Amino acid sequence: MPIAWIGLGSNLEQPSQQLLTAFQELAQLPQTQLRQTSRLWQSKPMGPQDQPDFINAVAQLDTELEPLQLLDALQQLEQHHQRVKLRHWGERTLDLDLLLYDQLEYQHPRLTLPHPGITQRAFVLLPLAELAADLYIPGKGRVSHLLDQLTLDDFQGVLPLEANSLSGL
Ligand code: ROI
Repeated sequence: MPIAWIGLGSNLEQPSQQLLTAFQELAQLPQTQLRQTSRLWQSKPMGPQDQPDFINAVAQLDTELEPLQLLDALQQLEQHHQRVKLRHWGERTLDLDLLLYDQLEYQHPRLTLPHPGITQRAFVLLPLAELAADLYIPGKGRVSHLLDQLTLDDFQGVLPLEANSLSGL
């Protein structure tokens, strides 16, 4: 069965809860099984800095849905969360990005695979590496290799959520 990788992000209306609910909803998609979920990661916003920090995570699905069917399903889930998107690169209740679908390279007006943002985003690569550091991103390289290419700056403010609660002790 094809394997799909989903990036989740939220920075509005109880972001952690948004992601935990989204995991359950992903598990209930037709012709689909939820295989693995990463931890929740807190990250500084990419884009305007006058918005709350994000919570990010990655999920692995086995799915018989085709890429565009899966995209439709993800967009429906975003709507369920009454997705608010206030401005370009701004705050939002839930983003579900189709990062990768098997080893498919695909160009369509609605969908580019692999997701073009994967390579420079620590808030995608770190949760992805937790699940599959050896995963090969077509045309780009292994997740572990892509992480090696990032600078220290790229990692700043990206932390697993559990570690954060310790910092307050
Ligand atoms: N920044 C972070 N840290 N995490 C995201 O998921 C995210 N998503 C976005 C923008 C607004 C670009 N910035 C983000 O869509």
